[in-house]
Amino acid sequence: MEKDTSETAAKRRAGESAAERVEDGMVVGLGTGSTAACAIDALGRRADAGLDIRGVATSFQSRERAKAAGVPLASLDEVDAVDVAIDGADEVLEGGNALVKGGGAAHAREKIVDAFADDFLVVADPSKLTNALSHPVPVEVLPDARTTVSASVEALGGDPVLRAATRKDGPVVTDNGNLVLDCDFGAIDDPAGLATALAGLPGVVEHGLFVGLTDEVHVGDDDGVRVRA
Ligand code: ABF
Repeated sequence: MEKDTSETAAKRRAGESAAERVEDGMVVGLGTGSTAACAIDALGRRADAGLDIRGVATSFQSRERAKAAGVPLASLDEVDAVDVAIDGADEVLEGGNALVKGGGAAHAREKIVDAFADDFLVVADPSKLTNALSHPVPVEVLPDARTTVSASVEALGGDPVLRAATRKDGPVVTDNGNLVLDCDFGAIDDPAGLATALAGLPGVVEHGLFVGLTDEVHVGDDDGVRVRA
């Protein structure tokens, strides 16, 4: 079991706080990453206690976590609506509705589910908060488009790096069979403009800028949870 350091306790508090928002009968989008996993575990405990929910996973990882936690699952095409989605982030812009996501290479499915949800709750520890987004933006590309999208990203002022697998040779391959370019733009002055530019590049499946989608941010810390709209 993971040691409950200050950071893991903060993630756990954030996940539990967002999971408390879920009501009987709801369909819940299940995000990817260690903070979203805390929410999935909390939902599993609530399901064990009788809460009637169905989870829609955003990745292989979140589906496996939900199965282990005992959250009943449905696929996106089996539900009419997603009432609430709970997901983590790599960076959260303070005072603005923008995130960088995709550290887990799951941002394409995450964006589909998070954007479709009636309420999108972000869960984070304080290290994710920033006054200017500067985390490299993950861009999922069709394998054939790797070099053309890289050239276009450079023309937009970014530095694209093909994400490498950590435990074997070769690149990371997403759940959708694609590649990921981590694109460093330095400090991002205009997240909405960059999001539009990246989305318009042929061969881009999805990028990790989530602009204007967040309804609440649950930030756990050593003492409790701060929720901001
Ligand atoms: C996913 O997991 C990603 O979109 C984001 O990149 C990452 C956050 O992970 P963690 O909560 O482990 O920091 O939500």
